[in-house]
Amino acid sequence: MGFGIANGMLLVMIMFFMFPGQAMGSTRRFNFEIKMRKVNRLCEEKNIVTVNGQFPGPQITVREGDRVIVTVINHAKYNVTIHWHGIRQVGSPWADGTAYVTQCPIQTGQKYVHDFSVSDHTGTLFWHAHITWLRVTLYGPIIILPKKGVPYPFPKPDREVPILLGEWWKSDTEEVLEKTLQTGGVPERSDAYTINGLPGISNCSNKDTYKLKVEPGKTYLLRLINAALNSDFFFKIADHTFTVVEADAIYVKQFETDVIAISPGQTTNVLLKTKQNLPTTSFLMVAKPHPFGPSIEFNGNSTIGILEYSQPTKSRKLPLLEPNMPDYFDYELSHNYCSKVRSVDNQANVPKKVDRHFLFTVGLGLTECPKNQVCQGPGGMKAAGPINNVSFEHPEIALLQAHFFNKSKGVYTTDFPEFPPVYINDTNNPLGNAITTKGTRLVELEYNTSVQVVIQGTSTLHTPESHPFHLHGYDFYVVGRGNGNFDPVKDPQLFNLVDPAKRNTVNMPPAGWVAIRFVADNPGVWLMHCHLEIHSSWGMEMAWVVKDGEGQNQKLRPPPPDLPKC
Ligand SMILES: *[C@@H]1O[C@H](CO)[C@@H](O)[C@H](O)[C@H]1NC(C)=O
Ligand SMILES: *[C@@H]1O[C@H](CO)[C@@H](O)[C@H](O)[C@H]1NC(C)=O
Ligand SMILES: *[C@@H]1O[C@H](CO)[C@@H](O)[C@H](O)[C@H]1NC(C)=O
Ligand SMILES: *[C@@H]1O[C@H](CO)[C@@H](O)[C@H](O)[C@H]1NC(C)=O
Ligand SMILES: *[C@@H]1O[C@H](CO)[C@@H](O)[C@H](O)[C@H]1NC(C)=O
Ligand SMILES: *[C@@H]1O[C@H](CO)[C@@H](O)[C@H](O)[C@H]1NC(C)=O
Ligand SMILES: *[C@@H]1O[C@H](CO)[C@@H](O)[C@H](O)[C@H]1NC(C)=O
Ligand SMILES: [Cu+2]
Repeated sequence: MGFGIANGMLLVMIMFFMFPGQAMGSTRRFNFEIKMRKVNRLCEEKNIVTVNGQFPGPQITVREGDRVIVTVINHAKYNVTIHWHGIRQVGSPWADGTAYVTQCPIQTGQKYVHDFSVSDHTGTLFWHAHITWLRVTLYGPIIILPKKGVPYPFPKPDREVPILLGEWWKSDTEEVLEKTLQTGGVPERSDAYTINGLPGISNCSNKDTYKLKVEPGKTYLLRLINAALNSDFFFKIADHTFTVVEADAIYVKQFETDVIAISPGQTTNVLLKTKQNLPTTSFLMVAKPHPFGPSIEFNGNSTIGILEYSQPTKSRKLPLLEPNMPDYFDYELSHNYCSKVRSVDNQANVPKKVDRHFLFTVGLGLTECPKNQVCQGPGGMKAAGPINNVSFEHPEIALLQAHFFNKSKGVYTTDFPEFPPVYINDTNNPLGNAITTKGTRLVELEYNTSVQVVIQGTSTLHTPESHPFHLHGYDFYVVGRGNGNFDPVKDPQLFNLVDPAKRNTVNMPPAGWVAIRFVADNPGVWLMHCHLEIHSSWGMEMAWVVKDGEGQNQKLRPPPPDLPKC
């Protein structure tokens, strides 16, 4: 009998070690088939890469605490990886889907099973391709409902609606990227921005416009996702206001606003209360691009949708009310908006003590033009995206594999600079030396290290910019944010250690700074990068190697047998 109990305990222990954090909740399975499909946008037919022929891609709906198993099968001619943006992947770094960081790409005809659990998040995240520019059409919502029986911290909405903001090119974006990297210049502009895959403005047919049909006196939960490659947005609906309840799948202190500022990689849930009485107009919803720098060339078209109240008679064609949109360059507005996003809890678990401090300068850089080539970047050189003067180059095999199998030699080094190599006045450096180095240099962190990173935007080459930085494997606390140069003496005194927002993506004002903190308690290799696709393509990326801890569930587990090979 004693033997039996011991056996049972052994089984429980084995199960615990095999699936830490995956004990409760249901298992949800999804199949993602990567395949081509023709769609019609801006009066033209285009063959695009999709998941299951859907665009935007299928919605993954789970509950907090669930185990999620997604099988990705690649029938397209491109190498693909799928990243579950914002999912922490605690104990499952092999499922993060970051090309050449956590895995080699899923090649044509191959399949890969992603097995992970969803914890500490309720709200909206999204999945997207994490290789080249394929995420332009490979993206879709991840909806995380509360655990069974747990209510929302607000009255249950009558309906929930995902609103995915995207970006559309008439041309083939893989070719746009290839040409951009080859010539070292800036990419051609997109032709339109989109709401749920639709550009809104077009002469062809009104099928190009997203329509949200509502009823009076109801509450709708809008799940906003900025999946655009290279643009921040201001989002508004004429004559309506929102209550912001969540950001990056974590509840926030609720606040009212008539405009939402959202950067690539960010998600937010807002409540929309419709009018009590049936109105005599319809209402335009507008996502207006908000360029990441005042000197950035961008596609200035807004994307529109229509909020339409169900009418008792079909025949009435109602006039359309337009919202007053902020100026393209209203950085004050986005700064104030970002500062309003706060943790629900006034005793947020933000690290009070910092073990390791980092200052990362980020901005436009240059690399030499190869001989016998004409380059189209500034000064006839090639554009680059340095962090502390290093532009990231992805290796030939995945960094996580190299780390796990002790084969980092020749793949990466762990000497990524903790501070910029020379002091430059980062907000006043128009002609500063913009030549940058290239490399695959990482920072190694002991398990449980408490980390602070100040990310300082620069204005090298007259381009003050705002970079939405995204961290894989972690949420971080946004403890400070400001214009100009970070002051290491004065600014930390004003840090918010009471109720800072906890999120996975945050930007800084153009040529300003943002300070974040996190505790490195998730072993693996985790990319941190600008979520503007053009910047990450130029190398505005780095990675953290978080070492194993002492405990049994603080160690990396071996890769799954079907992990794609290079
Ligand atoms: C739509 O039509 C107008 C007027 O005919 C034209 O000027 C405009 O370029 C067209 N826009 C698109 C996106 O085709
Ligand atoms: C968007 O703007 C570009 C110019 O930047 C223009 O060529 C294009 O036709 C516009 N698209 C629409 C849908 O109006
Ligand atoms: C890598 O090295 C560590 C420390 O020397 C060792 O414990 C571990 O077993 C090695 N891993 C592999 C896969 O060889
Ligand atoms: C950096 O340049 C700005 C703008 O010219 C100036 O206000 C500031 O004092 C400079 N800071 C330092 C540390 O030199
Ligand atoms: C960056 O590195 C390049 C190449 O080594 C060097 O020429 C340049 O001075 C460095 N720039 C800064 C700001 O450290
Ligand atoms: C992590 O470090 C903190 C102190 O900074 C300590 O209280 C905690 O026990 C550590 N946790 C683990 C799992 O080592
Ligand atoms: C796809 O990935 C494999 C493995 O990394 C690589 O050898 C191959 O060149 C890639 N193909 C393309 C078209 O990039
Ligand atoms: Cu950037």
